[in-house]
Amino acid sequence: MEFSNTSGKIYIAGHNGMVGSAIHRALLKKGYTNIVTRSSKELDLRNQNEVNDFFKSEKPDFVFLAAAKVGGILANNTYRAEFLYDNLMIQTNVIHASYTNKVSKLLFLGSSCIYPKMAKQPLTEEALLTGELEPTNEPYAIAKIAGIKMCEAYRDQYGVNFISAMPTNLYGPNDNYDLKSSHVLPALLRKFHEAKVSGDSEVQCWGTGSPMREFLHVDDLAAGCLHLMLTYDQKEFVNIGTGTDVTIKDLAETIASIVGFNGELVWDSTKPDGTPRKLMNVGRIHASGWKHEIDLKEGIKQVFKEFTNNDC
Ligand code: GFB
Repeated sequence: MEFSNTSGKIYIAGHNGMVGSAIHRALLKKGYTNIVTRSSKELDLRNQNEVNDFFKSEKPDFVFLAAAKVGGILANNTYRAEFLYDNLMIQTNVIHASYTNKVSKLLFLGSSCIYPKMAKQPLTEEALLTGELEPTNEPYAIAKIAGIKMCEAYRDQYGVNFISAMPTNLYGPNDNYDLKSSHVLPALLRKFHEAKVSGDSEVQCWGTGSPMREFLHVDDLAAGCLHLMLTYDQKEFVNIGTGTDVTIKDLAETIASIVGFNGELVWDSTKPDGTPRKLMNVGRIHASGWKHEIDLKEGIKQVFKEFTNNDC
């Protein structure tokens, strides 16, 4: 079955997460209604028997594999065993069950941290496995690389149409605002907002502020994922990003000005910087006819509005 047939049954693994919920919204907007979901309480994707039973009874035609254990630099570095185990189990079970239950097409979502720490910028897809990984997120990266290789190997050996996309750093609705496990953008948004509300004169930011990061709104990512499901059937995985990056210091100043925090930003260099830079080369996805739409400043304004409305 082709993905253009909107009556096909779609399973979104991880539909409550930031990425899965964005894919869910995008699918509904495009008229896809035959969507099956399970919360992690209903279905533990780390459990192979549960996953096999679910696939046997639901028989989805298409799978978006957006379920993963994710987090910012501190969570990745602290829960190294969980990031490796949970992600390997989730993706292995879902990819294998998709093969045994004859899923027509699967999209696996990875991360820009799969690339070597010192890879040439911007990162082309060919840079995979050409050097040492960034130590703070090596377990997560190893799991994601295994997922890419699994999709490639299943294509080679079994002829299935499993593809992979590598998003850059993401932000948007349903992000994680817990300061110990979140990524930089939601963390700073919350810190500046709380400092403003309580009248604090300074906010602690992690690292030196010199690393560079690229940020993509998750609704853009979801649109890119649908685009790939509709148009892309190749073995080679695809970067999804904006193609531009900013220093963490610039990002912090932009967020502070949107939030209206006028105090001082103090950089805590005892906290890790992580990869110095991980800018995606987005030539492959641009050539396939897709480009992001949401400008970073506009996107931050949008999430700040949602954050204050939800009173996170
Ligand atoms: O977003 P983040 O946690 O993840 O951190 P990575 C990006 C940069 O922001 C680092 C700095 O240099 C942090 O030190 N930073 C400054 C902060 N203030 C803060 C803060 O309050 N909270 C956080 N979290 N960071 C993750 C990987 O790397 O990115 C994952 O560990 C994944 O594997 C994800 O790939 C997208 O971009 O460094």
